[in-house]
Amino acid sequence: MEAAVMRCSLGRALCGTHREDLPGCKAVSEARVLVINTGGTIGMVQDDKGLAPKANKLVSSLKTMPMLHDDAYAQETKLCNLHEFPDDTLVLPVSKQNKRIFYTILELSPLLDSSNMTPEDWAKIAKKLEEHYEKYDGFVILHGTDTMAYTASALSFMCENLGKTVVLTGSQVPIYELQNDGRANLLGALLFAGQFVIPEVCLYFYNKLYRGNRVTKVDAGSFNAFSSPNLPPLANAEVDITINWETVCRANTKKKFRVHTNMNRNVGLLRIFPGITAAAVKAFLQPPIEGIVLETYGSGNAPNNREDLLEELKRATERKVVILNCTQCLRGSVTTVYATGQTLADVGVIPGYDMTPEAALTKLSYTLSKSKLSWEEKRQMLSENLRGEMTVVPTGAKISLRDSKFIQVIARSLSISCKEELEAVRDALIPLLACAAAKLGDVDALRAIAEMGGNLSCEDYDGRTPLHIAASEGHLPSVEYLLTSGATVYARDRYGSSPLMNAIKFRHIHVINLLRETGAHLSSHDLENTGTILCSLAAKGDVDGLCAWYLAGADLEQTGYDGKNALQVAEATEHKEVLDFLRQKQQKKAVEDGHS
Ligand code: ASN
Repeated sequence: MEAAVMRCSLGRALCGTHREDLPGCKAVSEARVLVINTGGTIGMVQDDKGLAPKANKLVSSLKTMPMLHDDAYAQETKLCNLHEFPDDTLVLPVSKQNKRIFYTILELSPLLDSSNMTPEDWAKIAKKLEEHYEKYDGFVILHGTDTMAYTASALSFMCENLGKTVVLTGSQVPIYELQNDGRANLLGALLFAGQFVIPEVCLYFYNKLYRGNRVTKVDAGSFNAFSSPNLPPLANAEVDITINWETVCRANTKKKFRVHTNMNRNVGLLRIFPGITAAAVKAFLQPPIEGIVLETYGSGNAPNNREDLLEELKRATERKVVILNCTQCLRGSVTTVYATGQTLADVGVIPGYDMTPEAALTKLSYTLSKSKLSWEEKRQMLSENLRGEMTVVPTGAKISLRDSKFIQVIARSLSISCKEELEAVRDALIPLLACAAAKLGDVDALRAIAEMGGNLSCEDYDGRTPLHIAASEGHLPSVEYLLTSGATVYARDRYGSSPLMNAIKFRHIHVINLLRETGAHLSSHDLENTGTILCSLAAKGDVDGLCAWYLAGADLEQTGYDGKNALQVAEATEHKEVLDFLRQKQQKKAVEDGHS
């Protein structure tokens, strides 16, 4: 991402002086950022009607701000004639990370208050990104805050296979005023766009870098204007810049970047409210509307005692109008916990999970404009997470340790960090995860845990190991995997049971054989009451139980508390199958004893 040229902090090394000749001069790398100025408060001035954008003013003003332009360096490099930058190029002082960021400002015309933005303006921005994509390392878009969340969401979908950092920012107070948030926001956005490859459409505001399609404007009067209620920030820029790399989304594709600008405008947002009339809903859903975001209550609920309303929604989905369900709550997700939520699913409404209304609307607009897709494919696309805009939770399912995908995801994500606290958390979670994976018989999950350095002989709160659990469940491949991964057959849980005893209890013959091959055996403690247990199994006609004990190494002739053995009990109770089994084993033993 960086230009290959290395220069010293004043560029003098390349103006005739060799870098090596300058003691203490650190290698500085360069990056180029394109700033697309669309308008917004950041560049507004007061006129007789109020604050409004002012063209051709930003660059000259920025040139007077030392934190945003290193004029001495610019003069020097100009003198040396080293850089052939476009007009309106400025340069930041060298960053803490030793980066020199050059940024060129491209002003769109007319500059807009973002309340005046339309999908045509989104397309204009997207086309500029495409046009300049290869010439710059990263991109900053200056934008009004009022509809910034819509533009950020729209661009996140319009930018397909994005591989570079795109950061939207703006301010609540014009950058020309003494106390303003524009300078810090622009500087932060430039530092992210110029120094890190975060291949997403992001939004930077008040020291935080957010995923663009997760934000919403929550405060009209504070510098802290945005919130990302369902996803923590991608990065924080405070004393240090910390990036949550595990949260960053990447386009998993070999395809090249391109923009899709032809958004469908026949979409809308409909917020339900108590007493909303069916007539209003019907009017809203009339052609040419092709899709709406239905903003519902709580976890996706709408009245289920309003046949008239449900009928209108059903008629619309039958006419192939797409309806996407989002919650009116700032935080949380659409689920089908309530009957009132299930009713909407029944009339063909698609769950939008935890998407913001801005993300849902622009996703709808993007998806519906994919003319090659069928209606079903569009519905499918809307249900999928395309750009990290939503957290998909399978309908009706709660995340649990019974979900093998969840276990694998947790195991992998825990392996990422090397921080001590996370290691402690990891160590605490491994027994739970490994036992849960063993319960499911999920060898891939066990492997994921082993790959992150997890000990597969770990014990849960009852001293039970994954091998105990896999043996109880009869999951032969898991038992096999655990044995070859160092799990011990001699572990005893708090009740004194070994994996072999568990396999006997649940009559998993193949597991018993495998454990025996690996050296598992019954201890004198296990054998203490075996005579009585065998008699009891014989009395119940339980051949499988007897067979399990036999294969585990028990002596079938052992007597119970009253001095009788299993065969004598079987003769008294006349269980034919048991008798056959015991007699056959008795004969076999006699033959073996005869040979020895
Ligand atoms: N009305 C302005 C805009 O959205 C608000 C701002 O940028 N703070 O363009």
